[in-house]
Amino acid sequence: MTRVALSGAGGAIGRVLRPALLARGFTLRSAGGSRPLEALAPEEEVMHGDLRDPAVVDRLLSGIDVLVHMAGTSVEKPLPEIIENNLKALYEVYEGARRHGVRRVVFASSNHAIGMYPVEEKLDLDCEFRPDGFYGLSKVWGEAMTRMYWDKHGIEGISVRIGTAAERPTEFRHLSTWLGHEDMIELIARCVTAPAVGHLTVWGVSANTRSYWDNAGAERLGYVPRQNAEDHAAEILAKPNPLDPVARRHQGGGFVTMDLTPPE
Ligand code: 15L
Repeated sequence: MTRVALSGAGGAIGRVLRPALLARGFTLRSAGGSRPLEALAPEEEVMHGDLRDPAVVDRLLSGIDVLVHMAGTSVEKPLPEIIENNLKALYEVYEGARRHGVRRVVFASSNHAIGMYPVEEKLDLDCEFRPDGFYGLSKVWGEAMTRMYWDKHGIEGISVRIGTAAERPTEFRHLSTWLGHEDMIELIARCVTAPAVGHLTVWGVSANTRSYWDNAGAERLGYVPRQNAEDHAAEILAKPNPLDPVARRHQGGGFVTMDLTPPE
């Protein structure tokens, strides 16, 4: 049985994954950040702590085969916070993965690593990075880490470039970026169980008619999305688009117009 650790277990995605992965028969060690978690089943072990601390990482990864790393700052923030939570913590996690012989890391990357592309462009998996802020930049760092630790240390790495993970799409941009919960659970489960993937990047997106992203090249994962934001199009198109004109033109949406550089 594959022993799976889930970081960021108390976050928006972690909260959906925990019961779903347990229901699929995985044994989980779930880690929250500052707040304790309560185990949902006998097959779940829970813990919490700051992943910048190697001792916390040791507790998370001892005896683990696959880490699903969902922890970190998940929105645009000033650079110092991003450096601590997304760069430094990921480094500690990867060094812990080396210490404990973790076989694979599934890394929660984001569409904000490519958010500056115009919405008219359909992107392949090997497109150039075009981050739309410090958060997007941290995902470039994370994707490069999955590459480096595979090439140099043989830890398998899957970067999941997540679009908009949500129960249902609620605005115009989501018609392209939505990752429905059922698809997300299926995708992450595949990331855990797929045999010998080596290094791989995959778009975390549903089968949206208007998707910005093409998953050709990630077939070996066996992920076949079944949800399509277009099923909600009538409802969405009846409402105003909340994005301003610049945000509307870019795949990263509202992140594109945020500027958290401190004033001089
Ligand atoms: C993300 O990466 C964020 O974590 C989430 O809050 C959303 O903004 C999502 O991307 C998105 O682009 O919709």
